[in-house]
Amino acid sequence: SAIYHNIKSAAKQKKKQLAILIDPDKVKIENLGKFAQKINKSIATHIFVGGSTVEENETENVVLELKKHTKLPVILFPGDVTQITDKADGILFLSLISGRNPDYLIGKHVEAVPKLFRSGLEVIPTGYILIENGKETSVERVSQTKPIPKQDIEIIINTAKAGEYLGQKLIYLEAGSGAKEPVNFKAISEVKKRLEIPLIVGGGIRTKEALDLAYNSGADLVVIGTAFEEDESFFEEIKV
Ligand code: 1GP
Repeated sequence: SAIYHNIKSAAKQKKKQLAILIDPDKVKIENLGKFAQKINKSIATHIFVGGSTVEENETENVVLELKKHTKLPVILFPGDVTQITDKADGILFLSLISGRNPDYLIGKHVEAVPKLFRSGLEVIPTGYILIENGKETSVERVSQTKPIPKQDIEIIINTAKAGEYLGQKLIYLEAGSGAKEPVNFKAISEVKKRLEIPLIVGGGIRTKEALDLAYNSGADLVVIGTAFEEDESFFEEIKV
């Protein structure tokens, strides 16, 4: 339980945590060493690995390569059961609680158990909430669920709190990878006010301002993928 314990105690101390999301579908293994060096020198605290559509074994190759080059915790953020590998340190065991597709609420989780059992992976139950961002995202497409409309703050709050009452250890407010607009600061701050467990926010964050706004609104851990895929100089922009 080291990963979760550390996220929680950093959150309590109001330390800003940043996960770099690596989509195995979008990186070349041979570039990962250099990329990991940049991550090591940055403010990043975690590496997440996952995507909506990833070929079998690709995730494991990416994780193995990353583990050669970094000491940061490498955590699976899987789009599907096939992305589970015991070479990572942990897994966000995501239940898509904004949606009403039983496969993504519990079905795939049952399928995942044989892979997780005795894997040594730290399994971190995570209530995953998809919020409308101005365009369709791959989470929406793949999971065939509707995101919560961004103005429905009450529903977002109640969904997050229901997740906590159900025993989720983290709540993840997701605008979707490459989102047009990140999760609104109001949704972040209203959820944060009522939540006892740490709050993750991600999707569409591509400027230092957007990152700071997410932290200042109450995000304990922010996830960024696309901004680094598109331009690695973003590492410079987010120093300190
Ligand atoms: C997606 O929240 C993450 O699941 C990160 O999104 O790729 O837009 O940074 P971006």
